[in-house]
Amino acid sequence: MALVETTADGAIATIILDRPERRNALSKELVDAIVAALEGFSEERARSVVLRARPGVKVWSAGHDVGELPEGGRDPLGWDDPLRYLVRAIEEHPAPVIAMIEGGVWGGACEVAFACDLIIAAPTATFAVTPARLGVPYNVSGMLTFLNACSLRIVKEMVFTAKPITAERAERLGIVNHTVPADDLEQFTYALAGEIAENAPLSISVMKEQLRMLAGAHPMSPRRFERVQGLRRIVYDSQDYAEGIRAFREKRRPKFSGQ
Ligand code: YXS
Repeated sequence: MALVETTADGAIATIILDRPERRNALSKELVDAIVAALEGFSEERARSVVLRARPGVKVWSAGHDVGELPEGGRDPLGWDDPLRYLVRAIEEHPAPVIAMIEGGVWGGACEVAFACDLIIAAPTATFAVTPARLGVPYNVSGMLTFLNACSLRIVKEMVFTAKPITAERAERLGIVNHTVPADDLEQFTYALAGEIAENAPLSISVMKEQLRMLAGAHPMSPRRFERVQGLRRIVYDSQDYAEGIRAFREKRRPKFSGQ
């Protein structure tokens, strides 16, 4: 069964996440399908792309597919991890990618949504950044995605508590561009996508790339980078990381020891 449905209406493209049995958890297969769709729309010179789930979903995406996370001994979010190249594919796509969101957004799916250029949310949308719930050491560029979406204090609250925040609060914080009633979500989102599609695509794609480079312009010395990698290894080699993954698989609350 296809994991995404794609449609194009003139210069506006749509990618619909369609893995309901796993709440659109971002498996490698699903990520490959999204990235392939983005590449196709880039060749077709789409001028805006809407990334969405099926209408009325309770969960937009449950985040990284936990079943594909290693149980330790290997960086779970390395350069080649599917989640990482999905975020890069969105950031490097020449046209604006608009996340149209109903329902819960969990874990790495928050980074996917935040990596999109705009977020239009229904009141049912919530955002929960959950590495601490599983004992996962989120990666540096992922942390920067969050820092580019909201203030340091809000990122700390989201990553330390792993609790969902509402669409209304996310809009107040500037994470969400617009929160609109669910009945108006499609019409509002595609009207915005249409306005973008009527503007000059070269100008927009160059401004998007400039903003990506500026937003990522945080020099880190090799010494600091290696220190971060060493710190993250402590986490993904920890008993707590293995416990977090096991507890998820056994559908029970994890018991973290700090080891
Ligand atoms: O029991 P079955 O076999 O039907 O499968 C269940 C769930 O196990 C499965 N599922 C997932 N499978 C892999 N990876 C996932 N992230 C995932 N989430 C769910 O889908 C089937 C239906 O799930 P169920 O029964 O729980 O659905 P629900 O509607 O009652 O609840 C929906 C959620 C999203 C509230 C619930 O599934 C949930 O809390 N999922 C985990 C959300 C989460 O913690 N995501 C973070 C994943 S790790 C990640 O993104 C990063 C690495 S990090 O941790 O660093 O952020």
